[in-house]
Amino acid sequence: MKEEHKVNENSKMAQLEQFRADDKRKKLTTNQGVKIAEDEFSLKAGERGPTLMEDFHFREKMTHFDHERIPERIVHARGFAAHGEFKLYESMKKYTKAKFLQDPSVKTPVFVRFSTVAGSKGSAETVRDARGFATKFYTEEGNYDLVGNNMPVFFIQDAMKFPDFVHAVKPEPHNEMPQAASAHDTFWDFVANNQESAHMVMWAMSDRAIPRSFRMMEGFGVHTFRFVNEEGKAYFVKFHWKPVLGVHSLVWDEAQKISGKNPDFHRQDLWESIESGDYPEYELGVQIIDEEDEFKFDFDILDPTKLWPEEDVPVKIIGKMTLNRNVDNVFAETEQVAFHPGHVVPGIDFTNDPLLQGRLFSYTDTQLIRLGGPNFHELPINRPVCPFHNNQRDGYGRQTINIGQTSYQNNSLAQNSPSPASVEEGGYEHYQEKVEGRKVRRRSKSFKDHFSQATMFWNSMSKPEKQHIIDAFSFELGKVNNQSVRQQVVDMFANVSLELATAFAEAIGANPPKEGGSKIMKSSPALSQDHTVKRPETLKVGVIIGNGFNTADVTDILKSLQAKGVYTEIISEQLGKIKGSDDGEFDVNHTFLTGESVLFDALYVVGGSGVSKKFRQYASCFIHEAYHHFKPIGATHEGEKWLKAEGIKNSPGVVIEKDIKGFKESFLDAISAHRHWDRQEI
Ligand code: HDD
Repeated sequence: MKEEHKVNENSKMAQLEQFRADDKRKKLTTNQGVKIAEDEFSLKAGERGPTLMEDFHFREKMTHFDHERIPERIVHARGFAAHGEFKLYESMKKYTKAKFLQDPSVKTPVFVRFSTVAGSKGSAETVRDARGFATKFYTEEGNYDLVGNNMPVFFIQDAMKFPDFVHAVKPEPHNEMPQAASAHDTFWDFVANNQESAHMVMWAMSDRAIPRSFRMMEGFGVHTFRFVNEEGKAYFVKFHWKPVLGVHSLVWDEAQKISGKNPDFHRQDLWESIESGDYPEYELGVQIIDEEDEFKFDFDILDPTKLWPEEDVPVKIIGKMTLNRNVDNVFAETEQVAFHPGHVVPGIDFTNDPLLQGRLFSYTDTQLIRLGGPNFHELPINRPVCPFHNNQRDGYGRQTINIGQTSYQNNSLAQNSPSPASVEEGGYEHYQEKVEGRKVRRRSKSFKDHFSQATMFWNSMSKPEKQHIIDAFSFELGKVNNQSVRQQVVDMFANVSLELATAFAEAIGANPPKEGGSKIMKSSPALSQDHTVKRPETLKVGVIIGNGFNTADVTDILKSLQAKGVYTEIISEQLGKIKGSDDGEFDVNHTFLTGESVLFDALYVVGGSGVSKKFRQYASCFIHEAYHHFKPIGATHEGEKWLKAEGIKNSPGVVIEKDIKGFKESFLDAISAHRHWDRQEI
């Protein structure tokens, strides 16, 4: 008989509640519970005398402090997480017996950690990098972790090379520079000498590497996994997360400036959207290939540098995840959470992708050093919401008090419990794939084509997206000192596209490629962000406004934007209130010093009859920057004259209309479009 452990969306919160501690209005104590009378001065022999060893409070406070830090993650150190729930749209019974994918009425609690890859724990968030997108599903059959990225492929094909790849992308060892950046010699030397990286490098040089928000990026399980159904039939499956708000990016100049102005840009965005009830949502999609069709593709479906074009293998949307609660404590939850691609539940299984297989070793290994021993599964954030029983015992920090005499199999003293479960009882059985072969250190010939899908990615890009990729290569290689490495990269990417390689060769003073080019004509429209969902909700409009504004008009405009879910924030010369006609007033959210054009998705320039010359100059800087970052700019009243003076009034995405109703509609359209790429240089 299968034991049932009902799980609902509140199961994890109920469990965590037992561990939460609220110190408010409590008396200060030591960790032993002894009340403390004095917490500012150490115990001394005389006011100016030596400190005494017997000061147990000082010793405990200092020792704990001295041990507060744990090793940061070797990769994905900089991350931010939130709680939420996952709800299925339709039963996936046909493909998998995974319990959380059977019943659309069940909500499964989840914990999701987003991250950059290369940077250290304190690095900026808007750097050019892949983003981690790791989801822990707390299911009634145990934890299932989908440990993915926001890009569907990876730099290497075999986990054996992961330490090499990471050494190359991390800051260089002799001087520890640059931080959180791939724009340096060792990364590009690795790329040119490990050409399996070509496809992923195209993604890393694209706009996908500088997401506007964690809420506006896709997630991919990357590897091909297996679904196995109740009858034991298996299917190949790839997992996708599709953000309801669409996939949107920053522009590179903007991303770099944000790194300085607000290094916490992405976590703040996630935190604030959850706090204000605009919960991030992602639909879960699966691509499924029948086992019989394993060899029907012009690439190997086990190769993690290949994606399955969505036009060839459609993404079936099967459910939605909503992130609806911020963490209470970043260390306890976000830092201590331990993901592992090997955390699977019955109905989900692995394939022979050599990158995946290596990951199955690495993740437990890393937690042992990072979390200090084998009991990290007992940390509140990592505990499954279903019971767990086995004969594992002891180790640093063990919390469970296992009762009874036996901790071995087989035993008679405890009737052989805990006893293995049969498949019918929910016991995990590995898919019985038939394998045979010689032990060899080799790579399959079917993994050898490194360029076709890189070219397909290039072919799929819109004109502005292609230009961004050329600019990114030009920037990154422009930071590479070694001329030979620069040339090697040009020659390598000539295999992807001559147009691309020639364009960035010029920018970096390398020789244009003499040979190369690709015969691949295929493109996959789903890869272009040009075709993504475009919506105005939660986009942030900076309103540049000072004393003497027209209260009725501006209030009307702001209200209509807010009604469509757009955030409006007032930027002015100083904090406090600004005054408009008819005793109208607004609270100022940012000054020109604390707000910055790069921190907003759009600008609404109002001005005011009473603003200073300095105000006007600040506004001009904001307008110019927003314009060059292709952002929507609307203007009314004094603002209208200012835009005219800047010479941009007739540009795409610049909205100036006398009629307020017309302005509201046109400005909302411009905001919904996100960026207006077809602007002229001014
Ligand atoms: Fe990894 C962390 C995603 C390949 C070894 N990885 C880590 C995280 C994500 C990924 C999202 C952060 C999890 C969190 O937020 O705590 N990794 C990927 C993806 C890969 C990938 C999508 C390719 C498809 N990783 C990969 C390989 C290896 C590792 C090939 C080693 C063989 N990854 C690790 C790690 C980390 C990690 C060293 C560091 C911290 C951690 O595991 O918990 O074990």
